[in-house]
Amino acid sequence: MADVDTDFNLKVVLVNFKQCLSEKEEVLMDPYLTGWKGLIKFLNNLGAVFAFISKDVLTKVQIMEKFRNSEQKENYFSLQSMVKYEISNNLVDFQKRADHPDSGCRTILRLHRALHWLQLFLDGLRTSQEDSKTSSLCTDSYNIALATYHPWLIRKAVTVAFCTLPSRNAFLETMNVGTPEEAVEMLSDAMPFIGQGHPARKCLKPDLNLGPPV
Ligand code: 1PZ
Repeated sequence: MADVDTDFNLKVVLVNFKQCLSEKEEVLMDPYLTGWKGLIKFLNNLGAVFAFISKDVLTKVQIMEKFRNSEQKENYFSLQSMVKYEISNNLVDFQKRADHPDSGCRTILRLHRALHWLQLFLDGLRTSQEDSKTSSLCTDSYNIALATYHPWLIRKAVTVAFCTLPSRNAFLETMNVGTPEEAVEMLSDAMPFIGQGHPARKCLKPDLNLGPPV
């Protein structure tokens, strides 16, 4: 029987994110959250050191699922409808966390920045030499996409976690899409799509000032 926590395949996750983009170029919330749940499974497979990261992602996915199960669920059908609804009803804290500490906009913005990290990291992995260090690839992408938004303590904890990652080839194998070479091929197929259809890119800019930087 498939184990929901360990049954992970990166290809399936990428398909979920691909399904996010509707014909009208909307980013649909449900497949977006399904994609994230797949990434949580992957994080859980990486060991206890990554638990604090997967816990944070899970909390954010649960915030969004709560909106999707509320009376306002139609307004959270897509990222675009969410932004429109929350902004026009003053449901977003722009300067500091106050009346709306867990708005959909601030929550998705953080997930969106993390996807930018993932995009850079996967591309780094794909194009790197066989003997490259996974931890360096992770750190380089992290410094570009996420570090600016994290306080010192988180930055240190993340760097420590990166050091426990397996070698490049072992890491490619954990994606469960075949040999390292096959994983690289799959990533090469997926990268143009990830770059073009990066979920949320069209309605949330990574540096949008929503709430405090952390
Ligand atoms: C392959 C190795 C995976 C490493 C993941 C690299 C990303 C590092 C992210 C570090 C998150 C640290 C824990 C908590 C951070 C939160 O403070 C912030 C801001 O949220 P707030 O406090 O304002 O509510 N959370 C985030 O920035 C979201 C981070 C999500 C990271 C998801 C990683 C995706 C993993 C994919 C695996 C292939």
